[in-house]
Amino acid sequence: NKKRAWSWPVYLEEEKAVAAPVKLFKEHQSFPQSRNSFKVGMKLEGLDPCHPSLFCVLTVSEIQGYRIRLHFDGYQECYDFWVNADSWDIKPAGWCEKMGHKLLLPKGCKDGEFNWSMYVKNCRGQLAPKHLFKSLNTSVTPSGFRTGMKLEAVDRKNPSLICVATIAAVVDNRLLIHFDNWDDTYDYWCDASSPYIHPVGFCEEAELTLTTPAEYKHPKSFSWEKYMEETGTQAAPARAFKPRPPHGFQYGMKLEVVDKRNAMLIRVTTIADVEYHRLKVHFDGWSDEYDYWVDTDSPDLHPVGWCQKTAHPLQHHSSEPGLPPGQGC
Ligand code: MLY
Repeated sequence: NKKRAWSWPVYLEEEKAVAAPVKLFKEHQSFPQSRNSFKVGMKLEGLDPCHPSLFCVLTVSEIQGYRIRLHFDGYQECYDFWVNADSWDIKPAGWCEKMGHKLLLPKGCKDGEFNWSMYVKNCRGQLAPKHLFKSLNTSVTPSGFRTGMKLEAVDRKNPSLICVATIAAVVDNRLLIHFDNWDDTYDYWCDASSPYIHPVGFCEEAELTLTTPAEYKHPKSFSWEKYMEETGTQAAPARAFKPRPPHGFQYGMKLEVVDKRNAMLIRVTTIADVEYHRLKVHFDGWSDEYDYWVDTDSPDLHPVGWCQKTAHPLQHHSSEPGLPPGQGC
């Protein structure tokens, strides 16, 4: 008795479940229009996912379907991470210099001594060609956000805090959020429809506590007006903040999701709960103690069939015994 190969249609039928409709997914989550042409060994610049204000020198260390594993030059392999081939977070060599962003150099390289063409020559590497970067051709609508403008933003590492923040950079339709008087380890990139950013005055209006800048002398008597005068700054205009439309994902729908505990794996997944801008993901066949919340715009969410279309393995019951959702990260 040969066991039948696992397939989504059969599984959905057995489970009496539905796939999350493709139209609920953003372009960067849905089926790609082009192939992944990155190759192992190619070098590029990209955001450190644990410290997203920093662009770093990276090398493609593995290809799996439409995904690439990236390695920090000069650092240990345990810091490697995965992105989709169309990720906005990766840029061709020279991008930082052109845009005036700081580039974290490979370990051991001194500031002012780094030069991409010498570097690839010396390590016999190659640069990832510009045309592979989909994110360079995004169309951009002017937003009203400018570098230096003030706003109120959720600290994503301490999500109960809404804080005094500044737009540290604007690139394409993305904003780099920085928290006043804190170091840049809390910084993150988002877009104008992010649920984590609000105009000046939001907390007062909603009767929420606003976390004032670190070391602010009189936190109790903080006033935006006074603070912006002292710092010679302006508020980001309220009209620049865009509402995010409802996501449409529902409890019980199935999809394919990257397991953050072992990011090389994409698993058969069920939506276990929904919120205004987040989903709770449950990995089919595993205990619900492994469930966690993911933002609906996460690049780790994909429609049913994504793995098959992009030639990526999909973890399901009959692909086990596999690793249980591991610990870590
Ligand atoms: N317990 C943390 C909180 C830091 C919050 C930083 N935000 C506001 C940017 C600490 O004191 O380090």
